[in-house]
Amino acid sequence: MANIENSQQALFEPSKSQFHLDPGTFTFHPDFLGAQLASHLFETLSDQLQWEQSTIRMFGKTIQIPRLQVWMGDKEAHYRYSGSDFEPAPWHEQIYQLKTKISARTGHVFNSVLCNLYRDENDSVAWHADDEPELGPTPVIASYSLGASRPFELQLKDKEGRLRRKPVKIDLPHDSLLVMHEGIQTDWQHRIAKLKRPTAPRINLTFRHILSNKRG
Ligand SMILES: O=C(O)CCC(=O)C(=O)O
Ligand SMILES: [Mn+2]
Repeated sequence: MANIENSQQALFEPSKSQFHLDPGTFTFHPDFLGAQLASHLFETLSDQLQWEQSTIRMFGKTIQIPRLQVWMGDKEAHYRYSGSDFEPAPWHEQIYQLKTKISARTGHVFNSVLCNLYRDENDSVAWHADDEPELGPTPVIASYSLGASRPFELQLKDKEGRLRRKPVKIDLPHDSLLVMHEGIQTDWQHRIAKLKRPTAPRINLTFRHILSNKRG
């Protein structure tokens, strides 16, 4: 079960593995592939993906982001981020199989995935929402985790609401799938914070659907 911390408003319904954040809904699927398959996939992806540390421009400086990434998917699934256009790497066969299984379970179709490798406690992703125009107005994002469990935090985008409510924290364990449904990217931001205690590596795969006609 998802270990969901806090939130005055968050309501977890174990029977449906759904929780509501008001506004917005998540679906949580623990043990998605089975422990053995998942551990094998973690080793395979750690070794075989062409992990890269991207750079972004911030305050006039070029800085390296604190994690390794691979952008992967169908040929037309280009992604614009921080002023750069990323061409997808071809599908890794086992990620493609995972995508097929996720679509069968959730009823949602994806044409791309952002793979993140958090090497240790110093790797992180800052507050953001996956709300780029090429994802369309109501993106559904499926987030699959492998390796060390890390807390995934959410806070409302709206400053007033944020002051009234503490961030929501969900532990994302090995082999878990979290589906962020329509509206979550509109109203909430999320992050993986650095940790003070040592932690082992974690891989996260966020499956997305890029609308090709939104390319600029
Ligand atoms: O690592 C995670 O759980 C989240 C990654 C994320 O937010 C992203 O890739 O946009
Ligand atoms: Mn994200």
